[in-house]
Amino acid sequence: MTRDFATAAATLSEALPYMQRYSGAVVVVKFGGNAMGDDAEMAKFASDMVLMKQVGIHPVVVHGGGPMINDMLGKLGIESRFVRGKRVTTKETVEVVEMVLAGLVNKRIVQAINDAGGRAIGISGKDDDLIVCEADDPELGFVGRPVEMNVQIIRDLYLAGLIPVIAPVATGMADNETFNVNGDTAAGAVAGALQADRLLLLTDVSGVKDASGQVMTQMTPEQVRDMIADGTIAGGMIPKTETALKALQDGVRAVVILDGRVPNACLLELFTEHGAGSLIRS
Ligand code: X2W
Repeated sequence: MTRDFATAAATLSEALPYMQRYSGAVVVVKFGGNAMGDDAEMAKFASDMVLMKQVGIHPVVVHGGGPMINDMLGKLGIESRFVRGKRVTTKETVEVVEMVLAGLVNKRIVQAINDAGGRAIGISGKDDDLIVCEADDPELGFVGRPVEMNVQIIRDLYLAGLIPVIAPVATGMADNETFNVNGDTAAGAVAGALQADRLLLLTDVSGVKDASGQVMTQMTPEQVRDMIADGTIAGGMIPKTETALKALQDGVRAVVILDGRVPNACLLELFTEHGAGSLIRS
C-alpha cells in the first residue's frame, strides 16, 4: 500500500485549530487495565501522550490494572471478589494491589512513555500525600474514598516538562493505612482537584449507549442521571458515569468516555472534528 503523504499533511493541518484550543490545557487520562493491550498497543498510547505534551497540552495519566491484579492474586491462590464493581480488599490483598499497581503496571507505562521520547514520572497516590482516603464502605475493607487531594506536586511535575503517571493507591488519615482506590474514582478526583479541561476515561467499550444501542456522542449531566435512573446505563458504566458527574461538579470542563483500544483514541478525540466516544458536559 502506498502511503498518502498529502492526506497525512492535510490531517496535520486540520489539527491546528484544535492544537491552538488545547494549548496549555490539563487533560487527565484514565488508562484502564482493559484498555492496555499488548506492547504495541501500549507503545501507541504512550506516543499519543508524548504527542499531546509536544503540542503544549499537559497530559496527566491515572491508570488502573484490575486484570493484572486478578492475575497476580490468582498466582498467589487468593480469590478476587467484587461488590458493586469494587474489589473487596483485605490487608493481604492491599499489599498485592500496591505491588502490582505502583510497581508492575505503573513502571510499564512510565517505560513506554520514556521509550516514545517523553519524560514520564511514576508515582502513587501516596507520594506527597497526593490522595488521602478514608474507608469507602466497611464491606469492602481497604477500599478508599478520596477525602483530601494535594495536587500541587502534579502541577510542579507537568510544568517541569514531565508526564505524571499515577497509580490509584492512597494513604489513610491514620495508622499507616494503605487504600486501594478504584481507578476511575482516582482519575475523577485528580481531574477535579486540578480543575482539568478534560477527563478522558479510556475503557474497552465505544461509549455510553442509548436504549437502542447507539453510542451517544454528546450528553448533559441531566441526561446521564435520567439514563441511570431508568436503567439504560447499567453495570460497569454506572461507576464511570458517576465519576463523570462528580468530576463535572468539581469543575472539570468536560468528560469523555471512549474506547482505548481504538488506535490513537486520545488524538481522535482531541484533534479532530469527529471526536470519539461519549462527551458529557453541562
Ligand atoms: C481497583 C483498582 C484498579 C482499577 C482494583 O482493585 O481492581 C478497586 O476496585 P481498572 O483496570 O481501571 O479496572 N480498585 C477498589 O481500577 O483497575
